[in-house]
Amino acid sequence: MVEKLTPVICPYCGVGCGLYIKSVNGRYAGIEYNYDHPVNKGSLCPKPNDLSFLNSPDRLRTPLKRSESGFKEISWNEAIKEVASRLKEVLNKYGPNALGFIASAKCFNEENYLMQKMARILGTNNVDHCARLCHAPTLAAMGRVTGVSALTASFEDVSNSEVIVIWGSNPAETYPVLMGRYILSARKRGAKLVVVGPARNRTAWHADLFLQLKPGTDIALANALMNVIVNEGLYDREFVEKRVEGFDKLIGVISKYTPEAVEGICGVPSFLIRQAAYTMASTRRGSLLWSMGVTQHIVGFRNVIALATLAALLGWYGKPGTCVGGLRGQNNVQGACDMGALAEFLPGYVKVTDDSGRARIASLWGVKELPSEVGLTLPCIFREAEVGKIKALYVMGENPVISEPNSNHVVDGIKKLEFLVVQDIFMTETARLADIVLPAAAWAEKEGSFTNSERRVQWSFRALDPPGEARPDLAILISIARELGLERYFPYSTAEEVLSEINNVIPSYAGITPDRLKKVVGGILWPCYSVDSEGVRVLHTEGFRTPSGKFMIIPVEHQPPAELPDDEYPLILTTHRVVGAFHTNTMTGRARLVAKRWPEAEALIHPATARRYGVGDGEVVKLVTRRGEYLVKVHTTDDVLEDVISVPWHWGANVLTNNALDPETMTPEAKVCACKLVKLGG
Ligand SMILES: Nc1nc2c(c(=O)[nH]1)N[C@H]1C(S)=C(S)[C@@H](COP(=O)(O)OP(=O)(O)OC[C@H]3O[C@@H](n4cnc5c(=O)[nH]c(N)nc54)[C@H](O)[C@@H]3O)O[C@H]1N2
Ligand SMILES: Nc1nc2c(c(=O)[nH]1)N[C@H]1C(S)=C(S)[C@@H](COP(=O)(O)OP(=O)(O)OC[C@H]3O[C@@H](n4cnc5c(=O)[nH]c(N)nc54)[C@H](O)[C@@H]3O)O[C@H]1N2
Ligand code: SF4
Ligand SMILES: [Mo]
Repeated sequence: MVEKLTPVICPYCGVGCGLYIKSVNGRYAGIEYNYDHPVNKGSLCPKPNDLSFLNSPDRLRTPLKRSESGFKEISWNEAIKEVASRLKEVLNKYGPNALGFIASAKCFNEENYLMQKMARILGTNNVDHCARLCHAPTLAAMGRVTGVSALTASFEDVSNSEVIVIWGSNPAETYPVLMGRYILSARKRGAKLVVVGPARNRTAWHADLFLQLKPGTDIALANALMNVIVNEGLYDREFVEKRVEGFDKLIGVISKYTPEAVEGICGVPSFLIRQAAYTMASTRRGSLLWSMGVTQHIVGFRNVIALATLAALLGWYGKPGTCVGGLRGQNNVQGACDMGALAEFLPGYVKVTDDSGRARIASLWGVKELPSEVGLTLPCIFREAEVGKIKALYVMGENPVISEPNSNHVVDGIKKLEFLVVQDIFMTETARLADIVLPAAAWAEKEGSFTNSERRVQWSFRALDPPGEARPDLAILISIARELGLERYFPYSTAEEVLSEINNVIPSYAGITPDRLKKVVGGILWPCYSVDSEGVRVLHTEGFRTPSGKFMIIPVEHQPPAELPDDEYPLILTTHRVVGAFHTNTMTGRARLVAKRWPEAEALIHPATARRYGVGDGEVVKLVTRRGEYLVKVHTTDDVLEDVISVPWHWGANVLTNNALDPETMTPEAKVCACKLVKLGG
């Protein structure tokens, strides 16, 4: 019997905690805490305490091909040949832009890098991933105003802040180790916690000040806070004078957003808005962090601009004890973006439209040219499939049939495709619709690097043998690329070799070499321009990375959500997460402990709303929107506002949600739509 402990990074959220996997003869046998890991010092939240999904009998073990009688097992050789020939067929018949590629924030940097490289060498920028449903607004807006889209500092800086503002986020359930080890420990030392959101969630329980706003009214509230901060002379004058551009333009816009006027829009009492403004402006060492309550709106981009600007007035940039930005969600969503698995960016955030940047990468890759037209984003890939423009789709490690808002349309789009290949560790709802299903090794059965929310790049080691014939995504991608005739661009056999190429292509990863990464517990933060650099923790200490070197203010106005309640659909529907379920539940749903405690969705409904409809706790009701219907159990609580229903989306609620898009970033408005509640059997 061979027992082993191997250090890995948690496969769930963007906090990037470290742990050990215990294996017996190459099989998963439990976990051990890693007390030396700098991010979590041994702490873990419920999910990685039980990784038994790795041993699940449901794991995909062999490649599968659809036949009339269902899926049949085929050899890897046949599978690779079939995928390559079907992709080539579509390429030759319709051109490269009929192909779509969906990369994965669950996969390593090296794997995402290879997938986007394959798409682009075939001639299309139609490559994207779940960051589009998540932090694309953060990416675009922070890029615009500060020049860098990532978090401006580290979790350590959050814990050294004197005021921490959590806006549209619920870290107590979604980033529990960040909440426990950094936010609550700061609070214990006297920091003030301000929470902004429509639900009194578990994070709000700990707040000194809780601003409970109506969904979709964040810009109005941010403008009102800035109104008070400017009018009462509470802003950081020196910072604004030296390091900010466009302050005058801002005053013109925020002057009408008085707390009294905004109370009528967002429902937060004006005295609380004033009090929050004073609390925030009491220190120049504060953090402002957000996630999906801010980005998943048709004004997601502008929401982020407003919050980033609020932090600029307070001088919360460029020094220790300050941290501003969007808390990255998936374990490797930061990395997948860095690697260029995005329709508008090549690796290292080089715009596909930037001629010189594109030429540099083309020459490093040894190709004459790369496509310069911005590709289709994730929601648009499915829309274009529906109208017959996307003909073949390669999905690696995503489950859009459950995760895309207005998901019935995703299924319609997929049904129109000539060819779908899905590469996953389980037979997901999306994989069930595929022509070919490829069994992937899970993260602990392969090795490579992940990048967490702090820009911390870490190596995760191989602890286990993959089940059956499952293979690492890296190996699968390389085989397909070679079969497509691209072998000269894919000369690798290991993740280390791919990372060495990334070191050459992405300057901020230049010093993050495989040798270094494997040696340092806790990895290295980017930017790290050379092998003798330790990486940079606090960004913007000297200047911002904008053309002028200053923070660029862009004033923004309140705009209501795309779909508001009316006589037919009188309630607001919003969606949230719970601590024990992760996304489409492919992994957590199969972990015994977790699945038992969080077995199904419960819709949160205010008791007064429930009374009006005559429904009570535990009763199953039907929710209906213009897009679909969903049966769900009622849980009454005054944590939510009256006439707002909040449903966790892990179990399929996206048949209801709206896919109206933020015009700047194409992120769907998953957080607000109109719905009605139907009592059953009565
Ligand atoms: N357990 C668990 N953890 C996870 C995940 C998971 O699925 N499960 N997913 C990971 C990923 S990828 C992500 S992106 C993060 C997301 O993490 P969060 O953003 O924290 O997750 P959500 O529950 O989707 O939304 C957070 C809050 O947004 C608020 N909200 C809704 N509408 C609005 C609004 O209009 N304005 C404001 N200000 N707030 C609003 C809701 O009250 C909700 O509590 O979590 C990561 N961590
Ligand atoms: N209504 C509503 N919808 C939302 C959201 C919301 O707040 N509200 N949030 C959105 C957000 S923020 C996000 S990030 C998306 C997430 O959407 P998705 O990324 O589609 O969700 P996941 O369930 O994380 O899908 C990851 C898939 O990868 C597979 N997988 C895991 N490890 C590996 C691996 O190593 N290799 C391969 N090949 N596959 C692997 C898993 O089994 C799973 O099928 O959902 C979005 N959808
Ligand atoms: S906080 Fe995130 S990274 Fe840490 S243990 Fe929980 S899910 Fe994993
Ligand atoms: Mo996300």
